Amino acid sequence: MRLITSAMFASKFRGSMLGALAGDCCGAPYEGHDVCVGGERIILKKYFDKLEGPYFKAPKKAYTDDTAMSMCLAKVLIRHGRIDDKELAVEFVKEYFTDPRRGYGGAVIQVFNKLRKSKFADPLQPAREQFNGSGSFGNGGAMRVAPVALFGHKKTSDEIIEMAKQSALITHYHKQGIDGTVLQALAVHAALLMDPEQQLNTKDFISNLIEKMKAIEVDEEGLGLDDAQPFTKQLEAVARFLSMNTEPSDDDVLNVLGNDVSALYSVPTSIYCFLKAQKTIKGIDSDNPFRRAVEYAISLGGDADTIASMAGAISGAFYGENVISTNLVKHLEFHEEVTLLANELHEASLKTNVGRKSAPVE
Ligand code: F2R
Ligand code: MG
Ligand code: MG
Repeated sequence: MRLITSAMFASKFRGSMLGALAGDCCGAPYEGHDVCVGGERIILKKYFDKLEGPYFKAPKKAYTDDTAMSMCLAKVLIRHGRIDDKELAVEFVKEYFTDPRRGYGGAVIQVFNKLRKSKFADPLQPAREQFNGSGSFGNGGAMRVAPVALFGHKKTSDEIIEMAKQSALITHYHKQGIDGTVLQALAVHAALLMDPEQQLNTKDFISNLIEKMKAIEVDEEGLGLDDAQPFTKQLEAVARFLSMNTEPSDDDVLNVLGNDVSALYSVPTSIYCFLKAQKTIKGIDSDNPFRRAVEYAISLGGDADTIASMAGAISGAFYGENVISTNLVKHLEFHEEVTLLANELHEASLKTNVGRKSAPVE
């Protein structure tokens, strides 16, 4: 069994964080669009061909709240070696009020305002008050969680689950908002520990996530939700789609997996994009699996920046930074800062894991 070296992990950290940035920046202009069909897919392909082609000087593609909040998490982990509720709340609020025009979720802004007004007295209270006490089920916790999974690369799944939950709770109190965050963290964590030179077994990857979510959703009954194990059910649909002999239609994918701002109808979709991109995809003409994942995610429309960002984070964690075109990276706003933070996060993660052995490649 091959061990993943520290240098490989460092490349995977950069791959995941730049992958998330690429999905966010490239997907943002498509957020809220309908699924791309026919000619629109060709336009999307030309968009990527141009960005990946010989470098040309152009305004950088702007990042959105997905990247802004993800970088807040990375900074807190680097500074404190753990998630500190108050520090994370302060970081989010500082970031939002410094640069509010990054396309934040409609309701999460209320959390930032209340946190500031209360001087962070109870950093979790404003999130608990969202939507008349039910909390937000948006994908905001999931879209920013990759640094938690990276930082915890030598930790167990149970430790990742706890850290991911804690990272979500500052803004997302609804069980689905939290579980979606946990699922995305587990997907990034699993991809990180795998050897990209070995063919990924997509069936095993999804089965492992299904088993983990089944255990997490076991207490769901009694919460008044329509379905007791909603994420498990969505992941089982991902497994079904992947096992089909012919690709499911976009309509089938959207009707079942979804493409909206809720965690339930976006996180399993992003995992599907990553796994589906292990093979060629009809209408996506690229031999690069990272580009296939991100381009396919954007082609589905809806919450395109976030689904592409989450798919990019998983794909980059699996392959490492070399899978992402360097020309594309140069077009992304903030790419130098993100690279620096990925390196610092990697160094910080080694300090908190002193004495633990390297993870075996699965
Ligand atoms: N906000 C956006 N995109 C909208 C337009 C952006 C535009 N391009 C621009 O530049 O202005 N994108 C970002 O929001 C998503 C993440 O949202 P987050 O952080 O989860 O926020 P929030 O507000 O908590 O939830 C989002 C919406 O979900 C609905 N919702 C959530 N919980 C609900 C509940 N319990 N009951 C009913 N509705 C609930 C609400 O509509 C919330 O506003 C990402 O896509 C990111 O890119
Ligand atoms: Mg966004
Ligand atoms: Mg979005």
